[in-house]
Amino acid sequence: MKRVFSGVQPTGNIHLGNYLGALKQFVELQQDHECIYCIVDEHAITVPQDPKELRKHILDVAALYLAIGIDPKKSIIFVQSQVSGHAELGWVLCCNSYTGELSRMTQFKAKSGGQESVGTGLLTYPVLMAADILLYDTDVVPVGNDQKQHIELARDIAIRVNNKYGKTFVVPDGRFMKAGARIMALDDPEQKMSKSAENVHSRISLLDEDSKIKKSIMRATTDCDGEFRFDPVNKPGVSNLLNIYSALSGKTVEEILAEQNWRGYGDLKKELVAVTQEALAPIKQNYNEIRESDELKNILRDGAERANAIAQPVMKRVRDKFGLGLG
Ligand code: ATP
Ligand code: LTN
Repeated sequence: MKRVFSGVQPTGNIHLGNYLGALKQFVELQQDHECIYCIVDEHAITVPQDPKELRKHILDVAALYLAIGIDPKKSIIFVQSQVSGHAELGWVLCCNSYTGELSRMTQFKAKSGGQESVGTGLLTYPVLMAADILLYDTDVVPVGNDQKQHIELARDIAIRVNNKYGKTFVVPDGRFMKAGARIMALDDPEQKMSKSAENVHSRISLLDEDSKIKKSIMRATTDCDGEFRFDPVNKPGVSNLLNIYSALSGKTVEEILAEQNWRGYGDLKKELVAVTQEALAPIKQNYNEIRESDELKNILRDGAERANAIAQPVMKRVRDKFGLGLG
């Protein structure tokens, strides 16, 4: 069985982009893969976090993992900082990566742009991500399109170390959804839907009330030619709505367009409101039951133990290859 690893940051507001780009794949992959799903709290602190909020968000993401259908009997769910190998391997990989390649990462450029002093963690963040992946001999990494460059870097570092020290790491592959890989902001379809955007109507969070879902979709930016066409370059707003519709319903955009009898964008939006509310209702219901249960922390503790059991032999292999410690 191939091994899958992915991670989500516990930074609040898990939205439709996170779900359709990454989380939905997590559930599907469980059927025929050995899956490890991490809550990457060490990534979250690359920017300042309120400690109380961070702890809360860790459990929020854990509850969401379970609510969307990740089964802790089949898959490992755990918190990154509970397995020390992530930080340890992160350092070893830092010593095998270059500031040049890290400063070329588009996410780093976007997050550091305009700042006088930039945190080192923002620069080395993709190296920690590479460590997350390589620590488990991962074959497949399901993520959204925005992570493509980081996956490439993880592959480059793995190949570099293998060439220098002999076969040490499995070289992983990214896995991207057809319809959901890049969900755009509802208010500005040129930007990706993001947790941190100021306008709450730019995104739909998985736990949004029905009334909020309706408001955000009904006021989504479209265009004024009135045509129903999938054309992300010239009609990014309408195309984004069609994309979300397709990813949530499982129908292709062609099927949706062939079946529709909308009179205007308002009709498309109304239909999408219903589809979204229906898709999120069971997740919300599951979430509310799970979030307060005592079981949640036990699942994470058990997950960390199982993750550590896989990580330790890989760390031993790394120490042996590099000549670290006493052997
Ligand atoms: P955000 O940009 O929303 O703040 P993030 O990418 O910084 O989120 P994560 O929570 O770690 O942080 O992302 C979890 C997963 O969601 C990743 O695989 C990422 O690629 C994916 N993802 C994030 N935004 C989108 C989007 N707009 N469309 C598709 N996938 C996305
Ligand atoms: N960098 C990712 C989150 C992340 C991740 C990972 C994804 C951290 N470590 C390992 C896949 C595999 C993000 O910001 N979305």
